[in-house]
Amino acid sequence: MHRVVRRRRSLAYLIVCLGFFATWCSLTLLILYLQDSLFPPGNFQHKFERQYDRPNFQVVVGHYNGNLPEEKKRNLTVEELNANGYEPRESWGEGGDGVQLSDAEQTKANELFPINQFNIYVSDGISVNRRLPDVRKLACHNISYPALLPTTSVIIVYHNEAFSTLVRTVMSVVNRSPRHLLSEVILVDDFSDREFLKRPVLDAVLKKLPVYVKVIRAKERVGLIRARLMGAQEASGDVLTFLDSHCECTIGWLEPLLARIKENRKAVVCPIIDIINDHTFQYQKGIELFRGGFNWNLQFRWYSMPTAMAKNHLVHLTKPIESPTMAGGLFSIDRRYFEELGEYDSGMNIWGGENLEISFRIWQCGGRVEILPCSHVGHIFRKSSPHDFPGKSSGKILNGNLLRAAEVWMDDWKYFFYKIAPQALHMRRSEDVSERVELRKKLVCKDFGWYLQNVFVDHFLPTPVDRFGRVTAAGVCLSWQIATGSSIRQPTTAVNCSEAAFTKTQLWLWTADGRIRTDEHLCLSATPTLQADGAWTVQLKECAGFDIEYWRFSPKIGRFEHQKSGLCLAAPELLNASKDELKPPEMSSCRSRETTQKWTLNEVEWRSTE
Ligand code: LR7
Ligand code: MN
Repeated sequence: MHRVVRRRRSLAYLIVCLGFFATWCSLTLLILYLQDSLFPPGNFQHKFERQYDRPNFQVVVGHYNGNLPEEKKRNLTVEELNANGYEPRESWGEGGDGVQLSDAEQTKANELFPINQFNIYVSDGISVNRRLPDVRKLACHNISYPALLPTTSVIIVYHNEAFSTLVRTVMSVVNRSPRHLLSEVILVDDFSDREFLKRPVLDAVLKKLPVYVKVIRAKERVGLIRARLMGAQEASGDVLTFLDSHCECTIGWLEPLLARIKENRKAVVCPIIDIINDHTFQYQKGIELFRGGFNWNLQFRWYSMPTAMAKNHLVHLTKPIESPTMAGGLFSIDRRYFEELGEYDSGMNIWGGENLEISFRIWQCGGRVEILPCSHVGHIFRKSSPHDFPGKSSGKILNGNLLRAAEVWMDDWKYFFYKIAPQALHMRRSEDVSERVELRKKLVCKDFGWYLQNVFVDHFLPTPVDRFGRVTAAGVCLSWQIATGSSIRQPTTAVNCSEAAFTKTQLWLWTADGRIRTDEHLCLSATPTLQADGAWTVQLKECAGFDIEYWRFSPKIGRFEHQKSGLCLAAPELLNASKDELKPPEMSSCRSRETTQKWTLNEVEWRSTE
């Protein structure tokens, strides 16, 4: 009798203990599972700041400033350019680790850096078969994909890519894609002149691979857009997957992309793009909660997703993230859908603009651009372009491409682009886009206003219901600038408004919902000072819909009253200020007849070519 009771009691103990253990396990797992998203990296100190802060993505893409200065190229001899220095060293870069060089090695590396604008010395010392960590979230591991997925052709175009980065890209595809899903890999050489990229060297290496790798070579420099068209022409897979020539695919990268296209053939899908450090080649997991957008100059940008979307994403961590634009280099698209949709604009040259053009086209003509959080591919982000832009300056080529995109897809907003980039306006006549306009008609696509309202919902372009122009008070012009030595943008006031009407650092959008917005997804906000002495400072922060971004404007008195603090936006005292003195605007108690608080909105016309 006693024994039975005792046994029951120990059984109960055991069950309670097991229960505790199970709860502990699941809590730990839950935290692990959510940690990437709940605690994005960032330097948060102040509690109030933390509440309103958003992770800041510093990687700049599509921001190349012209051709390389000659002195950067001068030292490179033909021998250096043609040398293939691939020579893997024991354990270099294994597991995605970065490589630290000795001083002597670093000197050598610095000399070779300009060849590709990344550390080719380090790349050449890392195996083309290096292992990478599985960076996916736990939730991605448990997804089972349909047995029958569409096949894909992987298309990689390149111009004078380094041997090691190019072959590592191919190997990462071959090693980490289920064989039966890979129809072929197609390399398109855009008229490279490096010896090691020619048939006898490159093709001989690729021939040994267990997957069919086809290399086609352009007979003249065609640029990345037409090179991709050449690749697409040769492809036989159900899906086209484009990659830049300096990528590394990680485990499980392909299945999510193909599965999503099987589910919706009009979904054009991108992996999360991780960062391969351009100096150390360390593989760094990219930050989520960003999606593709573009700034006033039509440069591709990553911006934080709207708050409601971010919240939703935290609940559905593996679901596709809608993105207004794609970065351009890494994506999968159904092959027939690519054809129906009009492929690429073959009038675009060398580099740039095609990413926005195809994004606008996809959304406006009934498709969608998505980022799939379970697919991770690394890409080497460079700070400047290694390419030469034959014939014209890089600016001219880029503007030619951008104006083609704007003319065809942006309706009235093309005039806004021309105001921001008057150089493009001058080139307008020399670009014939009639075929692409026909395509838009044929596909019966929606207009750009629809795209802004329904897709790029947190955009910061002027619209007919906002006021757009300069904001002035007490002889100063509300402006913003980039802090010296950092990428932080701060609000200032300039004593004189710029002569040119379209100086974007002096242009503001007073939106119907009560926000003072400007380029780069920035909102004029105010936060309490760190001393917490009741004072507030004006700041420029990425718009997120937080209460600190909202103002009440009374047009009669011209006052901007900050909703959260109840204080008013004020021009700083500029007694005896010199012409180009800059001081930040201030926050002070609202007073009637206070001239420093009396702001005027001088609207600027953005919908004309004048
Ligand atoms: O004349 C050329 N011919 C080429 O074949 C110029 C370039 N290329 C090749 C080049 O070798 C490379 O493989 O085209 C590819 C892209 O060129 P990059 O690597 O110089 O471009 P990027 O990575 O700086 O720029 C991004 O924007 C481009 C705009 O045209 C393209 O869309 C790139 O594919 C795109 N890259 C990405 O989206 C990678 C992720 C970046 C982010 C975020
Ligand atoms: Mn690239």
